[in-house]
Amino acid sequence: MKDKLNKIEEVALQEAAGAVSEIELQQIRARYLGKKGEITAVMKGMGQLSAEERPLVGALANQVKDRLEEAFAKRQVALRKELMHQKLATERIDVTLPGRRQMPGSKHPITQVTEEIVEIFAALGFGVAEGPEIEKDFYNFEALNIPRDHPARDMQDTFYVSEDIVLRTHTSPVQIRTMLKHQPPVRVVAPGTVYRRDSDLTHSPMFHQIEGFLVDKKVTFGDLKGILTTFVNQCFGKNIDVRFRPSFFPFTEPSAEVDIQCVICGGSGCRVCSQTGWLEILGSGMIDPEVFKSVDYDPEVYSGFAFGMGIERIAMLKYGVNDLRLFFENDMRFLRQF
Ligand code: 2NL
Repeated sequence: MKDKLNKIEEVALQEAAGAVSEIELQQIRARYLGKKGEITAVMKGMGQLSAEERPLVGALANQVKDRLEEAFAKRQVALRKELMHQKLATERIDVTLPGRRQMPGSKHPITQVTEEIVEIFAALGFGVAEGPEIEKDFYNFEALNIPRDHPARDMQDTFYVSEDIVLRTHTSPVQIRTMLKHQPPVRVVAPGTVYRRDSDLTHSPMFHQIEGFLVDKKVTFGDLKGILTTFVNQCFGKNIDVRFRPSFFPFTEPSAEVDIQCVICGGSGCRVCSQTGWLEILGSGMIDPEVFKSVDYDPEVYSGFAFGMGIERIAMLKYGVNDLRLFFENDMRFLRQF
């Protein structure tokens, strides 16, 4: 019996020393020390032994068991250490390798131009106002002195949500709301998305506008010219030529369109300016007394000017973009250039 135990110990120790993984080691351990293991079997069979032999074999079996447990534990620690060394050697990280580059996003050119324009007017003391894109007919048309039979109200030009609800066709309703909420003096710009039933090479059914107005006592057309000339010079450069050309809008009187010297040909005439040398960039005028009446401003006390421009058009001229649709296609090759 003793020889058998000693033999088992010898073989088990050899096997443990040869184990190459923890799993293998566990399997070997089970074979000797597990419930159905060889040492366990010897201990179970001790009932057969004589009373003199039993304590001796029992003591030896316990010693062998303890030595094996210790050997297995040591081998396990060694295997773990080996595995760790192996991992450290093969999975070594080269901290000098360059990182994976993030692709930084950027603001859409329309957003960039909008912010630039807002900044210019903010520096001139204007606040910024926003309002709903789905508007009451009153704010979009009625309060702006656009009569019932005006072509702008035609189903052909305006998206109607219901009989008296529209998708705003300009950001003027934001200004009407501002006037209804605040007494003069007030000066505000209103940037935003607007909608018109128009879609071709030069028109998109959704586009962007920025309008602005200033109301106070004794505001004159000279103030309009001063502010808008300053704006144009900040936006397109100090040396660019500007002209004010008489025009008509239902909500301003008198009205003027603002032209700049063609940024493409410098004024000598080209396709972009239709050989005129001039580019129209914004509409403006002294706010019509009829508009003041609808917001309950006294036209005998107050006067003011207003203006509006299409942001896509400004962006096209600033960046030399020749196709409006590029702004809405989200082609990365286009957007990455801004
Ligand atoms: C253009 C012309 C303009 C206005 C917009 C305005 C707003 C109020 C009262 C009076 Cl609440 N006027 N806005 C005035 C003149 C011209 O826009 O060509 N826009 C693209």
